[in-house]
Amino acid sequence: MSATQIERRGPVAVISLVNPPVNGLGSAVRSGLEAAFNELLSDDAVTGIVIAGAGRMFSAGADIREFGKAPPPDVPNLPELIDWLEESSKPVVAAIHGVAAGGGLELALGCHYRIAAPKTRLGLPEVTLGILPGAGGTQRLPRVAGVEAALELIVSGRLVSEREALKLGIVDEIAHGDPVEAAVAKARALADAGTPPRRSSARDEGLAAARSNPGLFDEFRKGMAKRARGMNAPYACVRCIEAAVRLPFAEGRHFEREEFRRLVDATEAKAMRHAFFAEREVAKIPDVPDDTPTRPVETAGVIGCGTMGGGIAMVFANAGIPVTVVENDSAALEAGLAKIRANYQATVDKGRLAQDVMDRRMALITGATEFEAVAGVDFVVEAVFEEMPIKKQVFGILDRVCRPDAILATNTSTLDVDEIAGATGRPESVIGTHFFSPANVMRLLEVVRGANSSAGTIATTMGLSKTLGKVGVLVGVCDGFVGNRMLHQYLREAAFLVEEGALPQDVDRVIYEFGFPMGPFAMSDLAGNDVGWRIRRAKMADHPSNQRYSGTISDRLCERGRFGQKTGAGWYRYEQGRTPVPDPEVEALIAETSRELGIERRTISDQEILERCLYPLVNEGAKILEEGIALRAGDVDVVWIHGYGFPRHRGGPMFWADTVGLGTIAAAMRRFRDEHGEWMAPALLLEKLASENRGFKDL
Ligand code: 3H9
Repeated sequence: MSATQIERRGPVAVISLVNPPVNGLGSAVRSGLEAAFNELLSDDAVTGIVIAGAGRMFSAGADIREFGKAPPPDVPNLPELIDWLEESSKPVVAAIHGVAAGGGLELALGCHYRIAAPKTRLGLPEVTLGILPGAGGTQRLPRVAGVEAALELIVSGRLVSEREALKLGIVDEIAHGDPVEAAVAKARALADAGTPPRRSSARDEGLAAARSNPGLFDEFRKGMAKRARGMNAPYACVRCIEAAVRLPFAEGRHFEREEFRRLVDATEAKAMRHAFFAEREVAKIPDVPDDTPTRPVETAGVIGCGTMGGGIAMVFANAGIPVTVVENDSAALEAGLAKIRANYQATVDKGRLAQDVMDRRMALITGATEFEAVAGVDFVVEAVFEEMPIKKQVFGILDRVCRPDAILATNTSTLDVDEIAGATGRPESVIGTHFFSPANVMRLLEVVRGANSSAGTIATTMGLSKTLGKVGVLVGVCDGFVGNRMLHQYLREAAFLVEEGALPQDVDRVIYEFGFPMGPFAMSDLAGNDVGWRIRRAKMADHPSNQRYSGTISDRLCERGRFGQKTGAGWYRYEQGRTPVPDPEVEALIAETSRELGIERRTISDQEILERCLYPLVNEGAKILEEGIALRAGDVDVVWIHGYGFPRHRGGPMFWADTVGLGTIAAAMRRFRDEHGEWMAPALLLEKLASENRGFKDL
């Protein structure tokens, strides 16, 4: 089947893009558009043209899979095609439904008139792929929607609803019936009236306000500096919009093209494309085929309404799924429900949630103090204390009470899912769901596959994660699963660096500049240092005596009540809200501890800080892959991007490791092992790939 189709409706021709699933504007579509324009622009019987998308949407833009590959000869590029279309003297109308993103919206902006169906999302998300709208988007959008709106939309990559697009002037009309029919009628009316084409490229009036405000761009750059640190694409987007204001359209388009070319093959864009595809590949489980029957999840239960349980209940309610929360007694239940209400209210107060939406969500949450209340639900998440005997007891009860086909999930970050499943007579229906705190905010969900979890249980839980707006990553059972197991390496080395000579603010600065939202010490203060303290004390007996202990300073902070932000002091002081302030008292404590440990403090370079924190993390990732705990290197990357703030523009730890070179990392790990101890020994897989000059991407 051709990638474009032409249908004549009287004197108007409708060109449909036909390239499922998202009508990517790959070379076949572009050849099809070229043939269609050739045919229709020279046909006198055609007085107007409509462009529409077949299937689910208008178009998600350029075919990202073709990036980095030379296009077949004689296939026109998208910017040229759009310019050609816009030049048409016959009216061209876009009939948009579903999504018009990236090149898809750029194509629509090349049309003379745009009609959108309800529930359409439109935008230029190229920046999230490390590139910029390279088919005229940075030149046409500011002319159509104004410079300030274009800056915000292009630099954030945000998609807007058709209603917002109408307000911004990006679409001209919302169709209440079939958008193609409305577009055909519009094309016909424009042709009949002899209205001259309204070309976005000529609408310079949209630039007037910016021309009289020369400081606008510097101001905008200042505002985005924190979010865009270490990245090139957001700044290139701003430069292009600036060029739209400064230069005539044709020159601005040329400028945009050059900037696009510089970005598209750079590491930043490769890393972000990798992240995009890895996020989608996580849903593919080799031994759980796509057609595995799943269980519809129409009702849910959550056991425990503490911080995690309450957050998880909100996740279900946010997705429109009625959820019953069970607590031990009515006081605990009331407190839990009040916390949920307060959380929603805070979002309403900030203007980020409408009151009626909050009310609808609260109405979906029912409280109970008896397990029988979840007897009929489809999916239960247990979120009680992280202690094996309690979890096993809860699962014994759930097994007795819940309907036989219900799925029972445990929200655990460390415990053995198989042991918990063993407390039931239905281990095939038991699975782990490791939500990240705050559960209603963090997008990552580690789905922990037990030895007996059935394909149906896995498929249902993975599908549910998407319904809940989460990125579900399937992992195997081990201590800490993927994320926390790797985190342990990172936090340990950060602590050793401080014992050896660095200060918390040095380590945090290096990690922040690398692109994480915060460094390990600011993160520990946010999460609460007492959490790790409790775990360390519980595990003290298991700590190998030949292995250096990393908790000394943290323990001492906790002994002084410095639990972090919540007590106003931790690795830092917190005088005003959440801003960490280096504390001389902590520095003195650190110096004293180093002395007691017999460590002579030395100057530690930023490079060493980065390598010591991140190489062991990558090394653990390699072990995780070796053991089959994660299915793919990309899955590990997704866990770290969505659960721990690993900078997306670096592609995740495993992708980043490939860009550093596994030979370099393996050599550094050998050096670390010799200098520090066996726990730093390179993983077999790392050594193997390094010796073969391969990367994690080649697995
Ligand atoms: C661009 O346009 C550059 C131009 O400015 C300049 C050119 C010169 N290409 O996300 P889903 C695949 S750059 C190829 O699960 P949803 C995706 O991998 C582009 N493939 O669906 C998946 O494949 P699989 C700017 C693509 O309904 C399948 O389609 N555009 C593309 O949850 C379904 O995807 C963007 O950045 C693509 N462009 O969400 C938009 N898009 O089934 C990127 C998707 O094998 N796309 N696929 O795993 C999206 O944001 C979402 O796909 C969308 C639909 C919101 C459209």
